[in-house]
Amino acid sequence: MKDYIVLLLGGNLGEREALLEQAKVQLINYLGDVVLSSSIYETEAWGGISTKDYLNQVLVFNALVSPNELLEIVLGIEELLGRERIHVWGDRTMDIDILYYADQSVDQMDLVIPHPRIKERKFVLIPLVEVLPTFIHPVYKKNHHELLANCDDSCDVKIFKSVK
Ligand code: PH2
Ligand code: MG
Ligand code: MG
Repeated sequence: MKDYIVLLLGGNLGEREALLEQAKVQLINYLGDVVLSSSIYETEAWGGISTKDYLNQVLVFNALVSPNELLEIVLGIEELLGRERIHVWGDRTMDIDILYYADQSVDQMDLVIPHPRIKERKFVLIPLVEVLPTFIHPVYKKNHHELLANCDDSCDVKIFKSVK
């Protein structure tokens, strides 16, 4: 059975919008068409030492790959698009985070699903409210509206390019 996969794309180095588009094209190669897409948001850098604003976007796919195959795919695309890992939460050309894999939980050294920091980050919750407002977080048992209402992140998140 195909399972839905919810990804967050983001980057704050280089041609940010073109890199988002390239990541999407690569993901479609492996996962098939995008089922749902959020607007592109321009977001203040959260955490770490970074100062440059990010572009972030949530994409939803419906695919047959396992969580570990999905991890290999996203790491390959990040590398292809010039990702260098120097600092945790440091500047990057492309980061693809696996937010949800259906309602499954995965807890491995190299992969935790649902993504453990969803509820701390407005740059994740605001696009999630746009595409999946009533989806219930499988661990917290709350929807994205409720998680956003309880989030005290003060980083700015604004629409960069609306999907509509
Ligand atoms: N990703 C990070 C760290 N900080 N800040 C924003 N605004 N957007 C991100 O995607 C982001 C971040 C680590 O993955
Ligand atoms: Mg990330
Ligand atoms: Mg990541």
